Amino acid sequence: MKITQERFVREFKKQLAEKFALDVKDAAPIELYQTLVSVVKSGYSEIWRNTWKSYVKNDQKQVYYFSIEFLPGRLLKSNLLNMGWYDVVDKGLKQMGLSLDKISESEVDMALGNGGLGRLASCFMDALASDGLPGNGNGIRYKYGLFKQKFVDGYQIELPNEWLTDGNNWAVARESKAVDVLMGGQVHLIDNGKYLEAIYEGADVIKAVPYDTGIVGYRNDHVNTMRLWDAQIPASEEVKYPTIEDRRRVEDLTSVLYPDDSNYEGRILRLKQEYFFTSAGIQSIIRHYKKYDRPLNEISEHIAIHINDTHPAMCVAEFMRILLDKEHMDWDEAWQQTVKTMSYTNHTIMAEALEKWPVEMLATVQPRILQIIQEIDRRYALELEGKKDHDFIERTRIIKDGMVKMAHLAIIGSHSTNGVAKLHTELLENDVLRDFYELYPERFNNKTNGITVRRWLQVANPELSKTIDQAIGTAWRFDAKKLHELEKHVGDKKLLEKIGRAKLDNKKKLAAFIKEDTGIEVSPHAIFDVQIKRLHAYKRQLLNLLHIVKLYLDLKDDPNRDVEPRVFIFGAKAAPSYHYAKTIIKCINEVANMINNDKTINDKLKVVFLENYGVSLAEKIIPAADVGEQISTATKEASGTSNMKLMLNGALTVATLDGANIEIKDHVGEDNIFIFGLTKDEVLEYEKNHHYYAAEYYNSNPVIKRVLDAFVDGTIPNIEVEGHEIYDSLLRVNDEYFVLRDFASYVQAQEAVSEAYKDKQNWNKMCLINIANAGYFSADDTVEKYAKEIWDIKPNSTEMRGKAKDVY
Ligand code: GL4
Repeated sequence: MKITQERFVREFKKQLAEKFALDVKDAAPIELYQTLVSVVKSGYSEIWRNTWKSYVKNDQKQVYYFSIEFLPGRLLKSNLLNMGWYDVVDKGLKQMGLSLDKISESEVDMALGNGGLGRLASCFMDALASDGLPGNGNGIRYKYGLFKQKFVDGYQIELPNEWLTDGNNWAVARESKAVDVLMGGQVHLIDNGKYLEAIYEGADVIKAVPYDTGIVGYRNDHVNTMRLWDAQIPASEEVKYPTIEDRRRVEDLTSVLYPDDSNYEGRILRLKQEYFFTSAGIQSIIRHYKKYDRPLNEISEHIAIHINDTHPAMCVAEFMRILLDKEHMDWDEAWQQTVKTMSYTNHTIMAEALEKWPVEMLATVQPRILQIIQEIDRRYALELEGKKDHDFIERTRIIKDGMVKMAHLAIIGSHSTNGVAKLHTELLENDVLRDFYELYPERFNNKTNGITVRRWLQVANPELSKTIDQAIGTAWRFDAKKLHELEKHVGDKKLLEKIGRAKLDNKKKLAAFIKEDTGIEVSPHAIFDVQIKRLHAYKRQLLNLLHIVKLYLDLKDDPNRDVEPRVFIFGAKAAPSYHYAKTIIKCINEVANMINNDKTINDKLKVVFLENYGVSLAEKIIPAADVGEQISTATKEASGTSNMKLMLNGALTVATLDGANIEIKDHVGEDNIFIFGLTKDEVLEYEKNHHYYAAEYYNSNPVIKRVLDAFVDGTIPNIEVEGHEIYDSLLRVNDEYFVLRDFASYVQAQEAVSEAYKDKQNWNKMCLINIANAGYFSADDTVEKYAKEIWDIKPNSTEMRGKAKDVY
């Protein structure tokens, strides 16, 4: 449908009348929102259909991105932008006396993930479609999204996130594409003379129903699919589940998203979820493949399957299961196809996040899958016999001491293992996965993460986007690397001023939101210093807090001190079972209370902890940030992606040499970033030789002593228990993440920030250099590298980024 303002208004009114029998003036926001979604959906539905049909027609190789988390956030504005409808709809709504911004607020975030890993999957979905690449998502349609966070007396409270209450208007349920997933029971292998037949006894049959969401490419005629599976009871099995509790047992399978980012609870339900979406996805892929009578021994030339972290690692065994048991392929051929089809990304080196499952648990969830994994493991060990020593084989095999190591399964069963930033990949190769790197050097590669510039700049920050258009034209909207042309304008004082003004406008908006949300008043002229990410000890929100307490104590000593006013802004959820992280939340909230209510501080310092951090809140905070905090202990943050979003919006980064911060520094240059803290080698050295003594820093540095004492001597009120816990974690448990070791260096970096902010013109110049270099972290390019170097998939030549600009 070619859109014009007139046509849009007519269509909108028509659908509102049909759907709700209402006029514009009588409709509630949610009704307006749902009508708009339906107009937008009818705008892309034909193209959606044509896209998947063209894959079949052209026999195009497709990738399926398996991820246990997706965090798309709101889809309304990003779909409008990608369709090229944004301005027309914006104006059309205004013509009817409505506001796109307001209507958009009615959309509940699709929050089916915890943090960076899930958001990366969604940035990749957007980028795949925008690159015109044949890429599909495969995941779980959790009934409850990530919990809703509230603060009560400074403590985090978790409330259920019932995001489906009003239905999800974007997804289409496809009953006709449902598949059965078998779980539990027993399996016997019987030789029927021709092949080994797998006989399942007493297994539960679960119906997996796909819900498909169209993922609209940017200004090309391309709409991909994100498929999320829901667990239901098959009609044939209803008698087996006579009570509500019985039914719930099945439905609970896709009920909750595990609210853990880097710690995974060894819960059987989690393992069942992993098998459920893996099996449903693989079955439907192979069924679709077979529909067109292509030979299965070529399947790896037609499809690629990506294992996003280890949660879908059972893809390897499930693919084998179908090729062996259903298609009767011999082992070697099936294995060859499997390895060629699969690829795997590692997202963390945190030991507690590397999944291991007890053998008995796998036996309970799917005995046939366990058998296949055991056979893969046996053959792996056999193959290496005589080539590698015993210890090597024992260290690297999949099953060891009754535990199944999912990362080993993913590496052995795939042709590619990648890390998510240069440093991270280097650590995988030389440390965490050293043995495998020795064994399969050709399988290892780096793909530094990327973000979609459309959502994180075009949608989130129209003010800055317009300023950029005026300076360098609009080509950057199609190819983010073109942002680099901004660097030619670093001497343009008018432009620098405009960048400063756009930032100030965004800060005013955020200040108004903060006032409305928390009652706290902040000045938009203060430095907005932002740390937004999951709450985790290694991310060191605590280091940030210690610095804030230092600034406060300095001001108490001398209220007339000449300081650059700062507003410290936090957004973070802690896993409900992660006690220490929740302790830090409580302490931040109490420090915030103390400072914000202290009249003697005279607005030189404010601390704001916004509740319920998520994609939509990030879109409000990031455009208003002056400073981004990326202060994890070196080696611990695999990549980070908020670092990229913040720099893209002209925030300057305070950073350790960790994850992708290093690559950011390499692009913007040392003068345009504030680096501090231990390096990777120093951290590894401390960890190896155990000669770090945190108490020495407390005893020898009076500032550290004073700050830490404030946590236990009553200076900070209402943290009698929590203050001691923090104090002990640093001094008695010896500060696992080197907070005290990095403190002095951090303070210095922060002083440099305050100093730099005094010269606004130079500050804006640094912002410009950051914006100009953020295009290197565009997900479009990252995904293009995955497509070329890992998946071997190609775009439809006519549907590449920006090729067909006005197709809707
Ligand atoms: C993470 C990493 O912690 C984070 O650094 C990275 O940016 C992200 C996407 O690659 O993956 N790993 C896990 S686990 N959660 C993450 O957010």
